[in-house]
Amino acid sequence: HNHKGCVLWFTGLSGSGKSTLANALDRSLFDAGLSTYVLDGDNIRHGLNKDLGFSDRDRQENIRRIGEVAKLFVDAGTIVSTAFISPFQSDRDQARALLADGEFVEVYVKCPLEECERRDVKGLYKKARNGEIPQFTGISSPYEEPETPEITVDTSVQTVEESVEQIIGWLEKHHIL
Ligand code: GGZ
Repeated sequence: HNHKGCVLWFTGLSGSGKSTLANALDRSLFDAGLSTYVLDGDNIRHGLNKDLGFSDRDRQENIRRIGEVAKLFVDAGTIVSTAFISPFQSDRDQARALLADGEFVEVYVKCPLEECERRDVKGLYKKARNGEIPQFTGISSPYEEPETPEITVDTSVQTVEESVEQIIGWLEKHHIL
């Protein structure tokens, strides 16, 4: 059957597991023969958006550009997974507004700050606490929890596989897959 493109917009704190989940989901959709792509810091913040930092204004512009790029992928019929903190509801809503109804799926990657900080995969929370990184999300810069996300996964209690299954189940139920 036909597959239309859509955006799976992962949002959550640093260390919540956005990239891990987006990549695991992408792998399983790709293995099923679908046209898929992941947008994350590696291919966006180091390229298109390398002029941007982490002020509120720069994060807003980061998300605005990512929304526009995601739309291009959807137009091309791709299932694109985006993995950015995207801390502001208004910016996520703006990205959603670029797409048709049903084409934007907000996935809240929920994980308590204390758990993200305990993981501290890259040592960034420690640096943020020491004042070495200003405006760090959750410490010295806000994160607005999604008001009405299509999907919420909690990575402090679910495995990667469980979260991926949950997302795929949702996509099937809503006839996206
Ligand atoms: C938050 C920061 C910061 C500050 C650098 N605040 O865990 P990571 O390393 O790999 O993910 C974080 C990433 C966040 O970039 P995003 O483009 O997703 O952010 S946003 O959507 O808010 O624009 C972290 C690293 O960049 N990082 N400085 N001050 N995260």
